[in-house]
Amino acid sequence: MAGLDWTYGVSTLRQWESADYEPSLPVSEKSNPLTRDIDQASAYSIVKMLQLCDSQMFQEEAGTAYQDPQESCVVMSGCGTSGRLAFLISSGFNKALSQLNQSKVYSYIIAGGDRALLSSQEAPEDDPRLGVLSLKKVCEGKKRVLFIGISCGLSAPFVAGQLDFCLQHPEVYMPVLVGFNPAHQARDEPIQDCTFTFHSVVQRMQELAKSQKAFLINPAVGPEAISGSSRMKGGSATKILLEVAFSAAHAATFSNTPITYNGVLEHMKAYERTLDVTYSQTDGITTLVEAAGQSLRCSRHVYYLGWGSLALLGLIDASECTPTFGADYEDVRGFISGGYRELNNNDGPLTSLGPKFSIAHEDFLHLILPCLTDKDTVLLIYTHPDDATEVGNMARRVREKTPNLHAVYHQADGDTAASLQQDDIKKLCLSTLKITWPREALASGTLQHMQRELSTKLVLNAVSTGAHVLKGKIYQNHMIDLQVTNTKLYRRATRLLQKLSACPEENCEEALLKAIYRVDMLTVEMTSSDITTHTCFARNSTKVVPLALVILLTSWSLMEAESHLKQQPIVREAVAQWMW
Ligand code: F1P
Repeated sequence: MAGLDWTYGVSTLRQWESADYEPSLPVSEKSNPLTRDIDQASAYSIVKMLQLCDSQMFQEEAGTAYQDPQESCVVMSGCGTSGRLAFLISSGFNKALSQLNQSKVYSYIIAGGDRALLSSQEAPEDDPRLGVLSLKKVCEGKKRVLFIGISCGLSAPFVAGQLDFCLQHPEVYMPVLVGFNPAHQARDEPIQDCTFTFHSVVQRMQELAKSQKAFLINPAVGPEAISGSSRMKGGSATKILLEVAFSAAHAATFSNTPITYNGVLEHMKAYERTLDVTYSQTDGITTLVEAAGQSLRCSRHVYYLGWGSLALLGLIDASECTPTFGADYEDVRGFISGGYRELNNNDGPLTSLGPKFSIAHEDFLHLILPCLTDKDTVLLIYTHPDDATEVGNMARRVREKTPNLHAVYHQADGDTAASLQQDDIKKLCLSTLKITWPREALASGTLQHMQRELSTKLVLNAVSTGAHVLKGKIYQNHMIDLQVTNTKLYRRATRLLQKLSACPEENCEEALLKAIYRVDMLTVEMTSSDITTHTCFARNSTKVVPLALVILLTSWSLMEAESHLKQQPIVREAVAQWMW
């Protein structure tokens, strides 16, 4: 690729670590020097940039000590992606326990409840009391609880509240915090009606960690490819760390395998190889990014049709497009074979909550297939040969409507037994991305399954991120059209406006409020309301940040700015003319 050099020196890979690189921001909010020009890149270059960013997850020394959870209940809790991964991981390890005829010990909590597994519910993240209530509910009657709070940015009040509660009840709760910032970068913003901040909770935990009464697992994995998009590396690293820890605990408990430093290291290395196996398919991923990008550019859709837990990664990736890129839920949608039966979430079927909660393949066949066109991209995600027959049937149905059908599948090296079926599927697809796993690793089926999940996550994150980049939703490496639906996002939006407009903070906040309330003059009531009121209102406003930016850069009226954005829906292009 002209002008792009993939053999980045160590200095570029580590530039973000320098003390004077964006010093006021925690690692998880910094912009990654590797992706500064992602908005101008081709699909191929986007995928290569993501590969470099992901490789930063393995740059740090993993010196954390892991504890064997001997207690009766393990609870993982988080907001957004962190809560969705808590669900994925707890489901996987409960299944492993069932296979060993053991009772299930893992539970998950997600801010906003089960509906947040499939849709964006950012507001509850700001509520520490809600966090405590949901923790108490899950732990009713338990005597010992290993609580794992996940907040990639060490920032969610929902999780801070739960950790504070654990610290007050040490006789029952052992608190663990997972995140990806150094402890001193934990958020120190006051939380409404609370005496603690995330930062002060972390400090208390650090003190207790000295006597192993609390644990912090917080390696820095480098800034995200798209600034602040913790669904990417933050999510992947959460999955890796917790799975390594639980796998070691299971091996120690059920097969007397001692937990050793080398054992943990070997497991980490298996995940590192997962990145190599996945990104060795750059051409195939590029094809998918291009297809998905083209669909989004002409306002059509991308559909992930998946089988087993790989489908869950499709559901998760799709649901994140709404808050991350200001996308409509119909832009990228996931479907799972078996629907809620396969999902097996706490609250059961959520179909009554609205059309976006229809997630079964039957729903796709009834609701989507009749209107499918060749401008829509359909992606089949499966393991071969496990799901081949069903995949073949689905592929034929889709192919009747559109040739724009693609497959991503995992297969063990040399597994030719059922390749005839696969040949049939291949003939129906425009592209097939085959991810081959070495045979020897098959000895540990669970590990390989988790690797396949991570690999699927990387591919889908690349597809949805790359497609939105190609749609023009990103400026440099910032999501410019983010939703401003909680305090963290409100602060991020204000900072972004400052960076892009070079205007003072108060002007930026004023423009942001005008865009949220859709007025040229702010009333006293508006300016004196708190951030929670603003973010509640912002749930129903679209294009808030682009609008604020145009107002700041042009001093146009709100209506003028709105009509400009309507004429030029590619946000990058709508604002770029004033910015350099
Ligand atoms: C939680 C989270 C993210 C989401 C968005 C809003 O962040 O829901 O998963 O992508 O940025 O916040 P965290 O608490 O894990 O840092």
